[in-house]
Amino acid sequence: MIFRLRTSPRVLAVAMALTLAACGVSAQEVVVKVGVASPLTGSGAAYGKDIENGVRMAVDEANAGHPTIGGKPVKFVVESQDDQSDPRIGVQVAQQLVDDNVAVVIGHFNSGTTLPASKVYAKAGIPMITPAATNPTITQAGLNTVYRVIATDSQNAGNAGTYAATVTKAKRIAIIDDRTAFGQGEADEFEKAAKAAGGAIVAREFTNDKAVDFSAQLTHIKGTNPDLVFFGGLDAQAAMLVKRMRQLGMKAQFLAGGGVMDANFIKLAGDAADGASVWEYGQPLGTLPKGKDFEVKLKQKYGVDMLAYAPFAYDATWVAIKAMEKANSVKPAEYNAALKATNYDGITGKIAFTQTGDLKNPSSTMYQVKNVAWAPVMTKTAD
Ligand code: ABU
Repeated sequence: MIFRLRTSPRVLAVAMALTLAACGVSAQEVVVKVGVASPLTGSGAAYGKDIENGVRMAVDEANAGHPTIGGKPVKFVVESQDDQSDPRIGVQVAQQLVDDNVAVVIGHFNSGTTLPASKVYAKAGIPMITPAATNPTITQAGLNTVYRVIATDSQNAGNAGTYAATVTKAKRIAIIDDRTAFGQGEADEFEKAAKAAGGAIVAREFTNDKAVDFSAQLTHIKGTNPDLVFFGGLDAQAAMLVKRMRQLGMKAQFLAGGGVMDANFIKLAGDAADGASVWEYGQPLGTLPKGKDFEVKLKQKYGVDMLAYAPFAYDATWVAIKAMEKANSVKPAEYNAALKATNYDGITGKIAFTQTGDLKNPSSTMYQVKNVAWAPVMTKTAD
C-alpha cells in the first residue's frame, strides 16, 4: 500500500525557513560562498590554517555588519578545501569550489598548487586572490581573474640577492633550494639579482620539499668555502638546514626568503637560529596602523599565534567583498571589473592592482634573529 503525503506550499515554506534558520541563514538572505584553498594537512598545514583564519575573521566581520548587495541581505559563508600542498589535489579542490559556485577563492598557499588551480578558476571566470603564493609566473599567464595581495619572489628574493651581494659584501655565495615552484623560483630570482649586483655564485644545490637530511649538499657547499648560504624553501627545512650547517662547522651567513620568518623556525633551529636573516613579504605588522590590533584579535579568536599570511588572507577577503559591494553584485562576471579597480587600505598596507593582478606597490622586509626573536632590519617598497 502506498501512502501519499500531501504537503501544502505554506508548510513547505515554513519547513524551508526552519532549515535555513538552523543554518544561521534567514529566508531572504542571499548566501555567498567564499572559497578558501590551502594545505590543512601535511607539512604546510600551519600556513593553511593561518590563511583560513584570516578569511574567517574577515567574513565574520563582514556578516556582523549585515551587508546588503543588489538590494538583498547577504550572508558570506566560508567553504574551505584542503589542497594538501599537492598540485594534483589542488586542481581537484579547485574544480570542487567551482562546482559549488563559490563567488571568489582566497588561495592557494603553495605556488605549485596555485599555478594549475588558477587555470581552473579562470576557465570558470571566478576570481582567485592568492595571499601567499609568490612565484612571479602566477600572474604572467594572461588570466583575467587572477590576483595577488603579496609581493612576488622577483621582488622579495630579488631584494635578498641584491642585499647579499651589496650590503653583506659576501664574495662567495652558495644557493640551495627545495625544487618546488616556490623554492626553485625564489632561488632563481635570488641568483639573478645577486649576480646583477656583482655577487659570485660558487655553488647551486637542490633537495626536495620532504627531505630532512642535507648533509650531501652541505658537504659539497662547504667545499666551495662560501661566506653566505641562501635557501629557497620553507621554515622547517630552513631550520634543519641552518642547524646542520652549524653542526658541520660552517660559519657562513644564513639567508632565506619568504615563508621562514616565524616561531617555528626559531624553535626548530634552536641556537643555530641566532643571526639567521630572511626576506619576508610585506611591512612589519607592528609598524602598520591596524597591524598589532589584528594580531591580538586573531589570537583571541583562534587561540593560536599568527603566522605571516593571515593578514594577507584577511585583506584579500575584504578586497573581494568590497568589490562585490561596489559592483552591487556577487556575480564574478559583474564584480571582476571592480576588483581590478581596487583601492583599499588593508591591514598589510595599500592594495591596488597592476594590469596583471599584482600589487602596484609591494613591500618586503628583511628580518634577523636576535635574542631568540625576529627583528625587522630594513623594508623596501616598490614605487
Ligand atoms: N610564498 C611563500 C611560500 C608559498 C609559495 O609561494 O609556495
